[in-house]
Amino acid sequence: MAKKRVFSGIQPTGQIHLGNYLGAVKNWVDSQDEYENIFCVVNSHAITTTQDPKELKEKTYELAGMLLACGIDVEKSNLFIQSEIDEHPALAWILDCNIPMGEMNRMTQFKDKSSKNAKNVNVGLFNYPALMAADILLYQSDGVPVGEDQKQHLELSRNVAMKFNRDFGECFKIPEPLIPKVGARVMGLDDPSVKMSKSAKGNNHAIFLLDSPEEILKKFKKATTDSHNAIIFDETRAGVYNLLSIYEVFTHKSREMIENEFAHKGYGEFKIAVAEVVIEALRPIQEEYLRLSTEKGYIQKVLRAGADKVRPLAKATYQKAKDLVGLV
Ligand code: ATP
Ligand code: LTN
Repeated sequence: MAKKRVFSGIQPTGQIHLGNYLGAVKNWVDSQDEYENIFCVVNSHAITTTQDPKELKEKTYELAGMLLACGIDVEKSNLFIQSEIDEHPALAWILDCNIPMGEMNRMTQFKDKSSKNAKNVNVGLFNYPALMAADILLYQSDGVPVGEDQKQHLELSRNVAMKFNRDFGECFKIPEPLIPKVGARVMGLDDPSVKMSKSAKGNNHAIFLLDSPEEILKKFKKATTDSHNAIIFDETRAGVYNLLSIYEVFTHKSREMIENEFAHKGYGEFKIAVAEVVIEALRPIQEEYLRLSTEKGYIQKVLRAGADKVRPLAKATYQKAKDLVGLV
C-alpha cells in the first residue's frame, strides 16, 4: 500500500525553540518511516514580517542545517526551500480568488502578529494563510504535522480545497491536521499563559535548541510555577503542567510514573530534573549541528536535490488548477 504523504513547513525567522521542536520537528523526524515526507523552509512566509535580507539568506540555510541535525534524513524525506518553487505563490493567487474575505478576516494569527508588529502590517501578512494552503495543496498532501496554533490555518486550507473542487472539479486532496497529543502547545517559561514563541522578548521565555546546558538549567530554574506544591498534571496550573509535559515527551514515562517520581520532591529538584532531560535530548542535535556547520556545500546540494524532486508534483497540480479555472 502506498504511504500517505505529509507536508509541513517552518519559517527561518529566528532560532528554533522547544515549542517548534516538540510541536512539529520531532514528529516529522519520528514518523519519517511511516510517511512519504516533504518538509519546507518557508522563507517566502518569513518576509511577511520585517527581515534583514542578508540575514534571511543565512538563516534559511542555518534552519535547513538544524532540521538535518534534528534527524531529518534526506534518504527518507524531501527537504527544500519554498522560494525555489515558483508554483507556491502562483497557486496562492488562484486560491486567493477563492477564499471569502470573511473567512480570511477571522484568522487569529493575523490579529496577533499585526498587533505585535504595528509598523509593518502588510497585505502579505494578511494573505499568509493562502500561501500556506498553496504549500500544502500543491503536493496533494494527506497530512500536515504542526503545532496546535496552526489548526485554524489548516481549516482554511481544507475549506478552500473543498470549495475549489466543488466549483471547478476535482483538483486537490483534502489534508488532515496531525497534531501531537503532548507538546502541541509548549508555553513560555516566563509566562505560561502564552505559547513559547521565537518573537517574544525576554531572556527567560524560550529554550532554543542551541542553548548551552548552563543556559538551559538557568532558564528552567527561573521558570514561573505557582504557590502550590503538588507536582501533578493539572491543566489549571499552567506553569507546572508545561514543565511536566516537557518531561513527559522526553522521558516517554506515563503520567502516573512521573507524578510518583516527584511525589515527595520540591519545585527546585523537579526543575533540575526537567532541565537535565532537555539538556541530554539536545546534546546530540547540537553536536550534529556543529559538525554540519562546516558543510554548507552539502546542505545546499541536499536542498537543491529536494526541490528538483518535488517540483514535478507542484507543476502538475498547478497546471491542473490553472486549466480548471480557465487560465491558458
Ligand atoms: P513563533 O510564533 O514562535 O515566532 P511561528 O509561529 O512563526 O513562530 P514557525 O516557525 O513557522 O512558527 O512554526 C513551525 C512549527 O512550530 C509549526 O508547526 C508551529 O505550529 C509549531 N510551533 C510554534 N510554536 C509552538 C509552541 N509554542 N508549541 C508547539 N508548537 C509550536
Ligand atoms: N504557518 C506555519 C508555517 C507554514 C506551514 C506551511 C506549516 C507555512 N506553510 C505548510 C505546515 C504546512 C507556522 O508554523 N507559522
